[in-house]
Amino acid sequence: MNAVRRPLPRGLFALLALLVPTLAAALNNCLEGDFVDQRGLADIQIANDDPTNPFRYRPRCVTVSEGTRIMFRAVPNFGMHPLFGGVVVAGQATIDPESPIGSASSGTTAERQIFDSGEFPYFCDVHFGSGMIGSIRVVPQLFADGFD
Ligand SMILES: [Cu+2]
Repeated sequence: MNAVRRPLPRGLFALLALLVPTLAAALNNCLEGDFVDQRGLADIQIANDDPTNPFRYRPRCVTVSEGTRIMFRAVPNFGMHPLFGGVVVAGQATIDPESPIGSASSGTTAERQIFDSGEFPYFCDVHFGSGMIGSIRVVPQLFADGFD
């Protein structure tokens, strides 16, 4: 007879089942409390304009309403900081060809409008390893203004 193998404790699976969706939900290091609430605005801007850290998008994680015009602004330009829609997981960047953010590799501004709710991560293809990553959460326009 072979030695009896000890099964993994059940509790471990339960813990993993809890953790996996939680980790998967935090796209590009945007945790729940990181999202800047910019719902209800017609226009917003995301720029790497922090003089103390040129690899930081501001706001890095943002919540907007469907249809908001999102102006990405690259300093000095997208040639230096090529923008792509997609995720960075464990230091590996993956472009999402379906992302409405698409890509920008020249010029200084790129305007996008996202009409469907969801979360849309993005990154700089040169500096994602230095934390040049972020995510946009798009929510329905309902009640964006009126109730408060
Ligand atoms: Cu960059």
